[in-house]
Amino acid sequence: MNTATKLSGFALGLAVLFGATYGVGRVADPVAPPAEAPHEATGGHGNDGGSGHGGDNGATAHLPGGLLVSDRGYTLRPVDAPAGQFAFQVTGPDGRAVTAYDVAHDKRMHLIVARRDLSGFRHVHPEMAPDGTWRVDSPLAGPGVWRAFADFTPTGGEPLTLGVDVTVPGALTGRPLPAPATSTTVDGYTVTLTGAPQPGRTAELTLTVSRGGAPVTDLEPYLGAYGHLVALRQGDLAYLHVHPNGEPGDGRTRPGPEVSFSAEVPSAGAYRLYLDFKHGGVVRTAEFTVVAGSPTAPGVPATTGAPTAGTPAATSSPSADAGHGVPGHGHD
Ligand SMILES: [Cu+2]
Repeated sequence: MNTATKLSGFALGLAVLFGATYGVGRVADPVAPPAEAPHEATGGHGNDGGSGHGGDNGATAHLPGGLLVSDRGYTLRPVDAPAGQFAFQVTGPDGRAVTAYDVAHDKRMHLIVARRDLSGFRHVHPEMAPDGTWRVDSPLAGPGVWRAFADFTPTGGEPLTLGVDVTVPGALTGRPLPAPATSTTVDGYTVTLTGAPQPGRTAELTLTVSRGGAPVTDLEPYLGAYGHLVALRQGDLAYLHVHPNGEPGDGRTRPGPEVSFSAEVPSAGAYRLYLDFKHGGVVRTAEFTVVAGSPTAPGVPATTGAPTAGTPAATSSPSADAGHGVPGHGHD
């Protein structure tokens, strides 16, 4: 295994990703459980109910969602749009724009965007024209290289998340990933996180919403849930869309203050979590940086979650870790 392929598993950055998108999946395999059953092995990044909304199951079970611009015959294609608008099509196996989509979580199309540095997250819902062109007021809020994720289910097909890079010209400002934290605030709401994601196995993450020191117990359903959680992996923006345990109206799920999720991440390393929740008629997003894997060696997955014998990455000489420890490798 060459150095570039090994490094890609450590979420080092863009230069590696662009050269080795497929390599990410292959490297991740020894970390995640072997895909003995493609529809079960890694398809359930929190989708205990089997909704498969994340597009991370099926034929590409090995690969987290959002890394591919084209998968299973479907391709995400941005199209020219007036200033201030973002537009795209999804073409199908026949090469034509897809016009038939299943509704998932109240919508036929979920468009998530984030800058490559994990800032600027937005989750919006475009409208489709009869020709299959989706349009939305542009969520790309400033210069940078953005990743746009289209999360959808073509009628008759599997759930998919395709991703494409979109550059907004202008002066770039580097934004370091915020430090890991278990509490954050947004618009006067405090959201705390308990639990930590683990590579290759399911972990419960609970987000608790309060305002002014008082628990919020009247969260409003948003897209059929009290919360939507998206996780993006630092370095390649591998995409995980996780739905909460339970849903409004099921007789056991309360509208806050806690929203819990079962999530599984594909590798150790840093992730940015984005929780969308609705209260007072407004959807807000609470963001967290979390590190999956060994707390003593964040971002160095070789020693965690990789019991699989004889994987090339794991059998690298101990000095390999030192070699990875170049300045800027870490995220803390
Ligand atoms: Cu959505």
